[in-house]
Amino acid sequence: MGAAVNAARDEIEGLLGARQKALAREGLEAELRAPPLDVTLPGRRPDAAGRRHPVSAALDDLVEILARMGYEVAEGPEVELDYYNFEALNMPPDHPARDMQDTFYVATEGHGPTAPTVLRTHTSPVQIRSMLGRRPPLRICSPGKVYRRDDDPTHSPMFHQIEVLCVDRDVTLGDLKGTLAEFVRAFFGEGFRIRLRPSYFPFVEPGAEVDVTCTFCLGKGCRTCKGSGFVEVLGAGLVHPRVLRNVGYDPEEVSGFAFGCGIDRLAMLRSGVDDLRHFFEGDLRFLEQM
Ligand code: 2NM
Repeated sequence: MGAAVNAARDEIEGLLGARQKALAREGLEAELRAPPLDVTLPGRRPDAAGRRHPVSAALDDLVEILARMGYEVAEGPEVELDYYNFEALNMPPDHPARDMQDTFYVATEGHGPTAPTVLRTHTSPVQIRSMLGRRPPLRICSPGKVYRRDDDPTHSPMFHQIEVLCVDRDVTLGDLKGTLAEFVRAFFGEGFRIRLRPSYFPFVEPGAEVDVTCTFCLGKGCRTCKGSGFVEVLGAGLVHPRVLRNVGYDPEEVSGFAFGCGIDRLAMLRSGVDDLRHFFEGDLRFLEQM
């Protein structure tokens, strides 16, 4: 029986092998008969190349501008302790300023005793952590994602912010104004001016809102700037002595300035985009125009 099966297998293998060879020969002959392959034809174009998202491009530009001015980048967690996000910044639990920065509270029950935890509403807690970790002089900027209970054409529940902090001996409002003017000139270009209006932030004293020459009419006055020639872009001030004391600095010895702004808003102004939400919807028809 074994000998018969072996003979049958040999015969089948022999037939298969012969047919395979014949097919290969026929294939080769067909290829040689066919018109030759033109290897000089241009290749297929690659699909459209990707590029930086307009918010990433603005963020990179801002960090580069600040790096040239001597600032380091500091980073911190997006899920932050209530203490670093609010209390250390002079916003105790019942402070009315918390209302404007309502955010997402992260449930911590069931995991043992934990401090109240939030999605950070600004990147100021990064400044607190940095100040706690070192002594002045200190020049840092903190770019990153922040979260608030907001959702309309000019507010998204997630947006990007950059804050700038300088602490040293004898830092003055003059230093703040000079730094702001250079920062705005470097980002928007020559001819863009700043204007400070007194305002309130719990973590600075004095505080100011900073307007910049309107990007739509270049200061002539239009609908966007309501004829004023300026649009509000940044918040700024001298770091509140209470904040300095909270991180163990002596306000009699050192002082500091800080300013902050929405990166998305800067990107909108620079590129003439009218709805912040376009940035986060991932619609190629929008992104391809950027
Ligand atoms: C702003 C406006 C004004 C600010 C203050 C601080 C800190 F931690 F040093 F106190 N960081 N950032 C600040 C001040 C931010 O954004 C609108």
